[in-house]
Amino acid sequence: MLQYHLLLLPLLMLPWAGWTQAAFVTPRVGGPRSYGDGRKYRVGVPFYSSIDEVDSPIYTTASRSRRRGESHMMVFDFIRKRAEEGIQQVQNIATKTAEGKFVEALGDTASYVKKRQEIDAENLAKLQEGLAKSRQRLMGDLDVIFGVSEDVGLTKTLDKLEEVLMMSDIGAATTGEIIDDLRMVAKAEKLEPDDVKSVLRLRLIEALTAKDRSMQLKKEASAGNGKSYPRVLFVIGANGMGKTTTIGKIASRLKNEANQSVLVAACDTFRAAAVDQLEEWTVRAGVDIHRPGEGQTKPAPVLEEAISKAIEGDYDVLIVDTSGRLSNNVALNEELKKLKRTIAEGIPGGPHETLLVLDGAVGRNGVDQAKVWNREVGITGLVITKLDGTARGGVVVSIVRDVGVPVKLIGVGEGIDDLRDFNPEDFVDALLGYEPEQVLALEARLQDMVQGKLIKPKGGVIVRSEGGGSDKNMDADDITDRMRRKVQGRGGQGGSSSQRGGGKGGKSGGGKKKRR
Ligand SMILES: Nc1nc2c(ncn2[C@@H]2O[C@H](COP(=O)(O)OP(=O)(O)OP(=O)(O)O)[C@@H](O)[C@H]2O)c(=O)[nH]1
Ligand SMILES: [Mg+2]
Repeated sequence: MLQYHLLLLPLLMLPWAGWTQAAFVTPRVGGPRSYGDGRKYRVGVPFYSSIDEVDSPIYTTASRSRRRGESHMMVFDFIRKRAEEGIQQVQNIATKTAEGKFVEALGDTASYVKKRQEIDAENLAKLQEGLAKSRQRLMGDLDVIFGVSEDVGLTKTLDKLEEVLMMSDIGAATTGEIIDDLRMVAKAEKLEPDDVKSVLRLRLIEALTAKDRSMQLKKEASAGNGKSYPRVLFVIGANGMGKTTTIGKIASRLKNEANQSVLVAACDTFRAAAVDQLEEWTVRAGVDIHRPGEGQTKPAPVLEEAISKAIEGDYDVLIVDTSGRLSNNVALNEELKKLKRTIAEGIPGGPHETLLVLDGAVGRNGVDQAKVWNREVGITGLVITKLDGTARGGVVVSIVRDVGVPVKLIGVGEGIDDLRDFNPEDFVDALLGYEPEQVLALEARLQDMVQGKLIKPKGGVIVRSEGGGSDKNMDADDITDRMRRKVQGRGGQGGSSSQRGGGKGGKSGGGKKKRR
């Protein structure tokens, strides 16, 4: 009997494999679909989980992870806590099974899985809530078009669609692609609202998925002297974009989700209240701060001291806050370059991430700012803040596409927990207001278009007949069943907020902000 239970262990480990996988980048394969000819196929959009995959894309059904109730890919590359939780669960099962309490172990596992699913569902709900204004604007306009399209004909419908997409800030390149696709689709058959929705979804996810979004923050010994140095996160951006707030949120996640020791360098020596504001956040996050000394008004010496302290104190991560500035201020950009050099001189390979923080409400101006900073200072990722209050969420698509830098994190509120890993499919579905059942139907529709060679997902399409992989025993009914359970699971998310832990940050930082 015991041996029989132990045989089941690998099966029970699958859910955690999903979570820990997040940290170790695993190829993702979409669920199969049945067709009239009796065969099953897999098809979908490219989902690059790491830069290594970009040359050999794995295609997946876009909403696969959500349908299976798996956690979404995490941006941080070493979410140790989740991995540890998984290991603890496995140990718990092994111990209880050996004690003959197999059923109890199963119960523990089920409640753990449920808790993680609730947290994921809550994250998704928050994103959907945050993007409500953007969604109402875009989808409201699309519905109006379809309400009158019968009367005006295809050309006018496409013209109007183009106008709406341009107005939604997703940018000319993506809009052009979508309209071209729809022209192809409409040539063969009538343009249905679901055609538009499927194509829109595909192209938006593609535009947002093309770059690696992981953050390489794992502390490693330097090749040269074997000594280990902290990883450095350098945070820049214009005034009031949300840099300091984002640093507080990141510090909290690194500390609480990944067990990292964090030192924050208060290098905004320009604004009087900036250091105190940052300190409030470090207290909330439970991490350390290095403050400028009395009379220190230049950021570089403060940074040098912080670097020494971070090395001596053996911190895992050093996060550098900087003062807000306009992207066209040459002198202040020189200051940023100097800070970056200071980091590079003090810490091998640093800064490991240079994050530009942009307020989602700035719309297309954000693209121009990001381009300048990418050229002048060099950025590795974007954080888009305040997506909870803007109708311009679509701008994220044009920023990624035009600047060529991935969005890694998004801010969806002022609280310490309101920083999310950026997940393209969640973002697009929240932006377009698609529910899981609808996504399934739209993916099937898209598949038909791909099969009919009306649409070509970027990088080519892999359509494999069923022959292996973890889904080989799943058919359309299984998928529907999973969906139903997933949707039902969402209904019960109300009480889960306490499980997120951590209090709300609230508004912080006093002092009137000066624009430089
Ligand atoms: N609603 C919402 N507000 C946010 C978000 N991120 C930041 N804020 C708010 O934006 C305001 C400015 O945030 P800060 O973190 O001070 O911005 P900053 O870039 O550090 O500003 P400077 O230091 O002056 O350049 C604060 O009131 C924050 O609470 C977000 O994701 N959502
Ligand atoms: Mg600040």
